[in-house]
Amino acid sequence: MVRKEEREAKLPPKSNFSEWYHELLKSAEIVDVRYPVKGMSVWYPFGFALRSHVYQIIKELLDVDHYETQFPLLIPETEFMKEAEHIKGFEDEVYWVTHGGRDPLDIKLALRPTSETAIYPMLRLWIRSHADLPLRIYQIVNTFRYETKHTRPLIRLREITSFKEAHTAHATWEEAAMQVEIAVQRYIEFYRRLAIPCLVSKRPSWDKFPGADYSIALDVIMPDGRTLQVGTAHLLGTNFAKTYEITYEDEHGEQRYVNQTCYGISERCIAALIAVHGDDKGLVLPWRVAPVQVVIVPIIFGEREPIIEVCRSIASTLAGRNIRVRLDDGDERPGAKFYKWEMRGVPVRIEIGPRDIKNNAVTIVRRDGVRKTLPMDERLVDAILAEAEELQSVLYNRAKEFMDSKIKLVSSLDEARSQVQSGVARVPWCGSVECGHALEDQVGANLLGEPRGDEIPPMRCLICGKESTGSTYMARQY
Ligand code: A5A
Ligand code: ZN
Repeated sequence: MVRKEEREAKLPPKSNFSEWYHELLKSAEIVDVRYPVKGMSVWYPFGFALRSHVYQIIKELLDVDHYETQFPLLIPETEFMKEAEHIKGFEDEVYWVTHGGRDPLDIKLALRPTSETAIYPMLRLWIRSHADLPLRIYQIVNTFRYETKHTRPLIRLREITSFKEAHTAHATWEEAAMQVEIAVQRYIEFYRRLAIPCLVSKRPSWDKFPGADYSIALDVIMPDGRTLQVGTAHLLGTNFAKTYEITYEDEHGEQRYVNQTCYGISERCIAALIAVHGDDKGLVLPWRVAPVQVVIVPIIFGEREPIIEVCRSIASTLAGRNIRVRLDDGDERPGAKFYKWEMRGVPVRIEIGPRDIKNNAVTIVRRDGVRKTLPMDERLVDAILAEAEELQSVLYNRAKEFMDSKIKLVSSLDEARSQVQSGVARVPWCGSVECGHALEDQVGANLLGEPRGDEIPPMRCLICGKESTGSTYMARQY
C-alpha cells in the first residue's frame, strides 16, 4: 500500500543522530530554527501543543504542594550582583538592558538567566515567621543565557522559553535537603510518565549550581551515547538567605535564616523525549503527551461516503471520551497519510476500509509497529486505551534496555576512554577533587558524579590507586 518513494523518507536514519534530530524538528514541525537570532527558535503550533501537554505533567506533579506564580523578567543590577558565587557563575551569560528609549538607565537591568535574584528579595518581604514555612513556589517562564558553547535547538538555547523553576524555603537545612530529595523523586516520576529512564547523580563540587551547597542532576543518555542533563535540584542552604536577609522568627521569638532549595527543568525534556523514543520514521510519542493520539485513515475502495460516515462516527465516539482524535479525510493517498502521521508520532492509527466495515472491525497500527484488529463496537475505546498503556510500557522498557546497555563499569583508564566514545563509563573513584580533575583530563570526558544508591564492590581509584567503593559516571555531555 505504501509506495516506495513514500517509504524512503527524507529523514536521515536515526543512527545519524545529529542530522536526524535537526531534520525531525522541521519535518515533525516542532521548532523552526530559522529565526534570525542565534540560539532562539520558534515553536510551531504542533510543537507548542506537545510542549503544553508535557508541561501539564510537571504542573500536575508540583501543584500538589507548590503555588504557581510569576516574577518579572528584568532584574536590577544591584540585586543581581549581591551573591558572589552566583555572579561568578552567571556573569558571562547575562544579557543586559541598558537603555529605555534613548536614555541610559540609572541601574542596568539583567534579563533573568534564572530567577533567584528576582525572587529572593521578595521572599524577604513574604516570609515573617515559622508559620510561613515551608514555602514552595514555581514559575514557568522564559530565561536568557548568553551561551558561548555551540547552541542547539531545545538543548542549548540562548532563550530558554519553557524554564520551569521551583524555589522553596524551610526552617532547617535538613528539611531543605529532604525537599531536594522530594524534587528529585518528582522529576524521576515526571520522566517516567514520558517513558524516559534517567541517571541520577550528585554533581562534583566544581560543577554544582553557583551558590549551592550541592546539586543533584538527572541525565538522559542520548542515542549517540552522550548525556543530556535534563533537570537539576540544588540545596542552597542559607547562602542566599544571608545575602538577601531572608529570615523568619522561630517558636522562641528568635530570627533565623531560612534554608532554601531550587530546582529546574527546561525544554531539554522535549529534546530527550524526541531523541529517546524517535525512530527512522519520525517522532514516537507516549499517549499522554501526543497532540494527536489517534488518527483515523479511511481506506476508500468503491463508494466513499459510507466509509467516511463510519470514520466520523468512530471519531466522535473517541472525542467523547476525551481522546485527541483526527480524521484524515484529505485527498492524499493512504500511504502519504501514514507517513505524515508517523512523522508526528501519533500513537495509534486506525484504518477503516470496506472490509473492516463488513467484518465490524477496525485495523489499528500502533506507533511501535504492532498491528491488530479490534472490534468496532462499544469495546473499541477501552481496547484503544489498553493499547496506549501497552505502548507506554514498550517505550519505557525499550528505553531502559538501551540505557542499561550504554553503561559499563570500567577498571582502567584505557577502558574508560573507549567506553565514553559510545556511552557512559562508571569509573572507580576515591572521591577526591584532584583525582576527579585528573580523570576528566585523562579520560577526555566529564564527571557526572556519584551514582545514588548502589555501591560497587571495592576497586582501586583509577588515578591514585586507593581502594574505594566510590565511583562516578563519566560521559561526553551535550
Ligand atoms: N535555578 C536553578 C533551578 C537553575 O537555574 N538550575 S540550572 O542552571 O541547572 O538549570 C536547570 C536546567 O535547565 C538544567 O539542568 C538544564 O537541564 C537546563 N538548561 C540549562 N541551561 C540551558 C540552556 N542554555 N538551554 C536549555 N536548557 C538549559
Ligand atoms: Zn583517587
